[in-house]
Amino acid sequence: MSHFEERWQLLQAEHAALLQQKNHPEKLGNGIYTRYIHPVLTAAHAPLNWRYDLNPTTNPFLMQRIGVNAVFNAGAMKFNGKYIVVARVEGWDRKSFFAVAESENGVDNFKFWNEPILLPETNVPDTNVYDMRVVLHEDGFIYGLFCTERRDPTAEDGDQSSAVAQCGIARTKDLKTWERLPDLVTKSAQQRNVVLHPEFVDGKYMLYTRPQDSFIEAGKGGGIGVGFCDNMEHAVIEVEHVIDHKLYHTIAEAKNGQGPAPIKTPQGWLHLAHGVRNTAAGLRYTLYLFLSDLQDPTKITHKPAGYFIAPEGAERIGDVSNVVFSNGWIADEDGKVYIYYASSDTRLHVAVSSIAQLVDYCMHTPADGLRSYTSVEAIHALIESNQQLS
Ligand code: M1P
Repeated sequence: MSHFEERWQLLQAEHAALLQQKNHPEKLGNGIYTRYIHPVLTAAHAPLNWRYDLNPTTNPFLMQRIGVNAVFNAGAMKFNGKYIVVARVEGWDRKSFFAVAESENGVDNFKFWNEPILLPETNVPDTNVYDMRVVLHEDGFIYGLFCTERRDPTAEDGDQSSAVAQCGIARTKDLKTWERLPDLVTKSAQQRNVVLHPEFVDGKYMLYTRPQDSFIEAGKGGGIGVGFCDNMEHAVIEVEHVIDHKLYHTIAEAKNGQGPAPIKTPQGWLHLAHGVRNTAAGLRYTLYLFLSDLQDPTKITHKPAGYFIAPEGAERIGDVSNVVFSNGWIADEDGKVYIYYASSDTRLHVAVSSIAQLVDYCMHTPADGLRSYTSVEAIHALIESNQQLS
């Protein structure tokens, strides 16, 4: 057997074993959700024919010609009975793009569709696109809202890192053919983590925003904002109003952002978001949950203290360490919720819970009293009510 042939056999066997690997839930967990042991998608899941020239004449060493660096931050939805993620795939060249992967059960055997999405550009081409939130809106379209990043046109010649982030918008009916719409217009210098609410509110499209002063720092901006627009073909938000502020000495003191579109429950809209705080080791990203009012989703009704998911064990290490980030979850008809979260901008995981558990968590976890004293008071109250049981 030639070197090429031998290597090809081995590559195929290794890739097939990875895609067929069964996933297992952790043993005990925290009762709020159950993490699964293996990541559901990694760079190694990318199809071999995206990366290798398979012609022995032009690639006698069977080298990778195009490299995938990471697969992470994925939008998610149920589509044609399958669990679908629209993952952020990042190449060795640092460019991100979107690719759809599907699974029969939501926890393992995710397989990419044949080709990544060739997303149409606007008149001002995107340099980089990432973090798509997919949502089936009641207008009948599946919208993908994502971050489009371009070099800051005002940057000095020597400054090759200043960027402008804005919200790109595309829509589809089949997740294959995407219509690119003009980018969202707001008054904010930078926008990331923009998410479309799945229903009309007072006849308008409602969007969650994250006004920000500069590319990395929220500055005077920040917080999860909301804004309304009349249509998505030329989406313009005149007024943004922050409903969930960044707050001193919390998990979201530096910045925060809406995760996926919220899930409708009888007790209110269930939201998943990320909060960022600064540490001596750099930014730390964790996830948190809150509930907003069913009739008025701009009103937060319950918000537990602290984080819901924080990076654990191997999740803590990757290209951007100490990060968990989520822009996709799926609520199944039976009430199960699949939370797709990425760790350290490197790989994608799943944790499984239910609407009942997540709503219970939101409604009965003490809120943040914002002081050590109030945190201890909450523990005292719990001890006291437990003592009354004996
Ligand atoms: O590197 C961590 C995350 O940083 C950004 O999130 P935010 O907009 O809150 O700063 C995004 O680039 C995100 O993709 C990334 O995971």
